[in-house]
Amino acid sequence: MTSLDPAKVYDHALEVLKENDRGTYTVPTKGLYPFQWNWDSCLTALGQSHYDEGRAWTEIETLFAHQWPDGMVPHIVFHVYSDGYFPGPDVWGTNRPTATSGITQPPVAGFAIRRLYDRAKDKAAAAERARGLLAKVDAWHEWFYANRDPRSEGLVAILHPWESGRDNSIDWDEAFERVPTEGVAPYTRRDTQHADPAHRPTKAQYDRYLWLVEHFRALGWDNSRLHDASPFQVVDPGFNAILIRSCTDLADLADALGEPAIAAANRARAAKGLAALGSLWSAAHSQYVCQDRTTGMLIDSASIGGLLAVFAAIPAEQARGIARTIERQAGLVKYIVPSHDPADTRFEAKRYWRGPAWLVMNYMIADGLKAAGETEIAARIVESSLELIARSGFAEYYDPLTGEPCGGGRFTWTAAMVIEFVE
Ligand code: 9YW
Repeated sequence: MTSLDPAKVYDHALEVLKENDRGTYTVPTKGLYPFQWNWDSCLTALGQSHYDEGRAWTEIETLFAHQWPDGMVPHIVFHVYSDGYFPGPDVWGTNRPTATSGITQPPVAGFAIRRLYDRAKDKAAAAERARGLLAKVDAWHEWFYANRDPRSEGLVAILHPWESGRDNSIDWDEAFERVPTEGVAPYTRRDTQHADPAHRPTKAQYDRYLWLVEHFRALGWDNSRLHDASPFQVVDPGFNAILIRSCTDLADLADALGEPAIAAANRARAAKGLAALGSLWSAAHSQYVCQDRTTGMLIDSASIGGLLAVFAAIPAEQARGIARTIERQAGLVKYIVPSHDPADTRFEAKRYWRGPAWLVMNYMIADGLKAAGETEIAARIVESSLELIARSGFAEYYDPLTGEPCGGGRFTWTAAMVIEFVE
């Protein structure tokens, strides 16, 4: 594809979404990721809503049909067995009626369902679908603060890098050193058979990913015990911003649907989270950074997680700071937004979340910047995203220096974001 004709781009995106559609859920891409992923599905629903509102609600309803009794919504639902992905259900060992993983992912559902409702052409139908999800999303939010913020600080911790959605970000390197690797059962990776190993997380990282999974499994996936028992507890500004935004959006939706108690609870969570987020601001980097909860220290890593914080209603001064940071980065790469600061010696242009650009990130960052009045840089991000599509098609992610496509091809959430951009 070489042209930027919006109609053609739309048709191509639609083709990718349909190809990966399994009826009631959508796989991220054939081969590499053959199941339902949590935040992929919620963001995919946004794209689907432009051509089939009912199908979009179904995508999120299917995910929530596999919510755990304690409120957690797992990061993968293994609907149909496939040995093409590792770690599969036997490694997770969560004993759910339909196999799922035992950790969660960035909670974009609250944001997504509000957007589906707001844009719905058939408001009555949308209200009914939204009402069916409202209490479930609220229970997930409640689960987060009860289980991942046990000292009631206002911010939640992730206990596994996979929960962040940014698997091998430089953000986790230091904290990951404390995760042992002894005793991990022998395993064979499948990801490196589908994608270039040089673009994927390393073996040392996979050993630690699996150590954590085996550790949590040994604790019976009892979420009331995992936080304190985890050697890896990181407070990620991007993750928290998504949760805060979803709490705010769920509150607005609850008001529209006449559910004041849900509205009040989520508004209070968002207010407390926003106030606490301020402690993660780094003036030196002009963006937010992670905090290692086991040491209490901020992590010196300028990743896209700290830019994604603009997805929540952060103060105008911080939003402006993030806009300036992205402008500076735009002078260092050809395509924005790189997943790590290109000026950092640890930046790797092709290795997954250590440098490459991802359209889902661009979508959420642009949305937040626009809401903050930073419209010029928001428009540049959208423009850069569409240039990547025109140059390299619907890849999983892109080298921000060259625009080369990386990872899996014909990728669902990339296509969904394109539909959002061009519609
Ligand atoms: C894995 C599906 C998922 C995304 C994550 C991304 C990757 C899966 O793919 O993780 O096995 O590494 O990091 O954000 O949800 O697209």
